[in-house]
Amino acid sequence: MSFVLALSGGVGGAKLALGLSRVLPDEDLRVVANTGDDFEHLGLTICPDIDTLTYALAGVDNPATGWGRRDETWNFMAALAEIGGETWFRLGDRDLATHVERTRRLRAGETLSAITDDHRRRLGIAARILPMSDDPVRTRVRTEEQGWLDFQDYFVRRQAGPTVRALDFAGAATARPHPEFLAALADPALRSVVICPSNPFISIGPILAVPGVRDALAACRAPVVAVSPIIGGAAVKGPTAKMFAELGLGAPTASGVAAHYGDLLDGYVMDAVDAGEATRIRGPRVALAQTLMKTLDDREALARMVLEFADSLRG
Ligand code: FO1
Repeated sequence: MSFVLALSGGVGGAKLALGLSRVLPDEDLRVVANTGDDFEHLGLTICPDIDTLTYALAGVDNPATGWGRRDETWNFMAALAEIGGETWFRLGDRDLATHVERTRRLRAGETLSAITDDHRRRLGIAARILPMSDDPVRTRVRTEEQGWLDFQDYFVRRQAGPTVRALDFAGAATARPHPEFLAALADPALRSVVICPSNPFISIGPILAVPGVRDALAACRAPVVAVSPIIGGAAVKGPTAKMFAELGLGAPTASGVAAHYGDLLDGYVMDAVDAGEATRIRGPRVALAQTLMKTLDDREALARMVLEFADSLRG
């Protein structure tokens, strides 16, 4: 039975992952999650992109923020504040259960992927959610103002304010891609690979930095299609656009993201507002769509379009 492999970070990518999960029959979708945002906080191992994907696919995500759970309560945070604990990284009471139970199972010697798979099954999710590696990879950013910062310190505590001059994916060099990730890329049943509209630098970048991944993608017989996270020169969410300029990559454009992925892509989907950039894109076939996903219908429509476009590139 054929299946689709999606690569995703957090909020933006999770929207398309949800769309894909709803238009594909059960079990036909596997999502590889970025783990570069993971960090140890309050004695807990926190995996934001895995959790954002899991909550989105389970329909329990917080629609306002995109991260954490809906119908959340904040008693833990309030009590933590009373005793001087760190509350800059908001952990809701329901969300806290995920971090406590994951940390317990990791300390008991289970792998991140085994825990992730058990959690998604228990939440009724048919799609497999796979960490890019079971080895730790931690994104760090070198900033003009504060030097090297851990990712969540930069992204949440300092609200992505500092000027980013370089990125480092600590641990990537010795991390092993999850065996099921590599196996999927070589599996004849693989229909297509979808690189979701996540930040190419800090969400998809860590996945591509795991040794063997780029080569496996390049050798993959299935079409590899990316969806632009930039629409009309702006990021839908997060610091993608800001990082373009700060990393010396020029103006944030949909064609700039395609160039960043280089020759990995067979296809590239960008928003109709960026149609004028199509001539600047070398290599991948380009298709236009409505890539801004506000509703569930938007998510499903984009997912259908991406899959049909990828199928048209086979052979
Ligand atoms: N992002 C914020 O901007 N503020 C937060 O307090 C925050 C808490 C949080 C808790 C759990 C979780 O899974 C994600 C959380 N995020 C928060 C988002 C997170 O920093 C980002 O989703 C990713 O790391 C980047 O995609």
